[in-house]
Amino acid sequence: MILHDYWRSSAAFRVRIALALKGIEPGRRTVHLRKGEQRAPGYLAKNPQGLVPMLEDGALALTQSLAIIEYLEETHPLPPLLPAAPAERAWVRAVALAVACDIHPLNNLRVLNYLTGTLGVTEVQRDGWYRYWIDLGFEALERRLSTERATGRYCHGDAPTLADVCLVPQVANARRFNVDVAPYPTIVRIDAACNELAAFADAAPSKQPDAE
Ligand SMILES: N[C@@H](CCC(=O)N[C@@H](CS)C(=O)NCC(=O)O)C(=O)O
Repeated sequence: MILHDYWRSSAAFRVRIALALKGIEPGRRTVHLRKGEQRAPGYLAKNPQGLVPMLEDGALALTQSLAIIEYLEETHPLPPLLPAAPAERAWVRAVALAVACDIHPLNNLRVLNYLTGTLGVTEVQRDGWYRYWIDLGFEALERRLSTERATGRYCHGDAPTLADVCLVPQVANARRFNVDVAPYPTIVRIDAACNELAAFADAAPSKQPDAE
C-alpha cells in the first residue's frame, strides 16, 4: 500500500490514524499541496479530484478519506472502528460525517484560497470564516457528545472509532486557527484521551516526515 499524503492535510491525518490503529504501515508519498503537486498530471490521472489522501493498494487507487477508511475496515476488520449494532454504527458515522461533510469542506485549502484569491476577502475575514464553521459544528457536536449515554473515554464507548478518527484532526485544525476550544470540554477531553494513543499522536501533522 502507498499513502499519498501531506503533513498538514486533516483528511490524510484521518487515514494515517486509521492505518495505525489497524497496524498497517504503508509506503508514503508526499503530495506537496502548497506547491500544487495535487494538480500534477500524473497525480490527476489517478485522482482527478486533485486531493489528498489517496491510498494505492495494488492496482486500486482509493480516494476520499472515509471511503478509504471503510475499505480498511472491511479488509482489516480488527480492531473495529465501527460498533456492531446498526444504531451505534449510525451514530459513530454521524459524528464522522458532521466533521467530514459539514465542517472540513468549508475550511480546506482550495476554499480558503478562493476566498482570498478570487473573492478578495482579507486574511482576518478568512480566519473569521474558518472559525465560524468550526464553532457551528463543534457546538452541536459538544451538545450531543456531552449528553449521549454511549459517550465514554472516546466518542463512542471506551475504544476509538471512526468518530474519533475524524474529530481529532478537526480539533488540531481548530487549534491551528486559534479557535477557542474551551467551550467544548467534552471534545477537548476526548481529543486528549485519543492523543494518549500512539496511533493518534504519531499521525499528527508535526510528526510527519514532510512537516515544515
Ligand atoms: N472529502 C475529501 C477531502 C479531501 C481534501 O479536501 N483534501 C485536502 C487536504 S485536507 C486537499 O487535498 N486539498 C488540496 C487543495 O485544496 O488544492 C476526503 O475526505 O478525502
